[in-house]
Amino acid sequence: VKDGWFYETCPMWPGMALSLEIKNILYDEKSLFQHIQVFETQNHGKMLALDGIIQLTQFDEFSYQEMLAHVPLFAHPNPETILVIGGGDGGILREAGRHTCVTTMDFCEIDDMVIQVSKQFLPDLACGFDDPRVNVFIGDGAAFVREKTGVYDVIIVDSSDPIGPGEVLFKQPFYECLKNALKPGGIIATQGESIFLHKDCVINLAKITRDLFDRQAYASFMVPTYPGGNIGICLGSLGPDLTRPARKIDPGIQEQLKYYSPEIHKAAFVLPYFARKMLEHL
Ligand code: AAT
Repeated sequence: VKDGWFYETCPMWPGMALSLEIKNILYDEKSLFQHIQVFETQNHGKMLALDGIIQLTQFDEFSYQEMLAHVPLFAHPNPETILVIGGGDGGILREAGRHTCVTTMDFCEIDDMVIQVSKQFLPDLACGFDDPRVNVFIGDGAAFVREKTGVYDVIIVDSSDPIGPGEVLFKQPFYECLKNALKPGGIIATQGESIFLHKDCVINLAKITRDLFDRQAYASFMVPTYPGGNIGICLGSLGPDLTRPARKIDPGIQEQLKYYSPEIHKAAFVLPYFARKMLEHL
């Protein structure tokens, strides 16, 4: 923070930084794993940053949480048991909880302090934890999933970037464990970085999932306060077509959403030409 502005600098996007004007610093402490900050911004509501990287703002968090949760969940014909790794804010749980077919939501976050801070400062996301279907586990998501075989219909990995505790969640062995933890016909969806800024990372995730899963796909969409204003989801499936919803969306649920719709589900897989070529010839 300099002269009342937060600058998001990182070697993953050298030479550029998103800046947000800050009104107040609400929380600023180091946990065992990372530096946790919550800011009140001038125009984008509250913002959660981990090690100086924006995890969400109230201004546009709906876009990321809705897409990362609803694309894999609607691609599955009947998701009952699901696992969420990361996402200590609770936003993915909030969205996943809208699916009445879901009976169990296991949740594994490495840093309990992110959960506690979110409950204190971000109740409109942390409300996800109030759902009685949620079972919270504190620990490394990679270690958690290693012990699971054939239990989940959908696994969602809401990970921070591959610098810091999230690094293991971008590696091949973790994806093998994710596959092993799925039921037949299961689906995984992981935070897939940006086709503009993180080409090597996107290509690597696409290769890993292509080699392991029956179907693989990459969806891209807008989050204005993420680097480059864009982020993606890397998906793998043991059956269902990922690129279209397998179920109708209840009109009451659609009305509660701001970004996801059956149309944007399909559209998110239509990639800019350079990205299509980049992921076609792996
Ligand atoms: N919902 C959007 C916010 C996030 S948070 C990412 C979460 O992943 C953090 O709470 C972090 O503590 C957790 N995490 C990191 N590594 C692990 C791990 N190994 N096991 C379990 N949880 C982990 C995502 C922001 C995306 C930002 C894009 N630039």
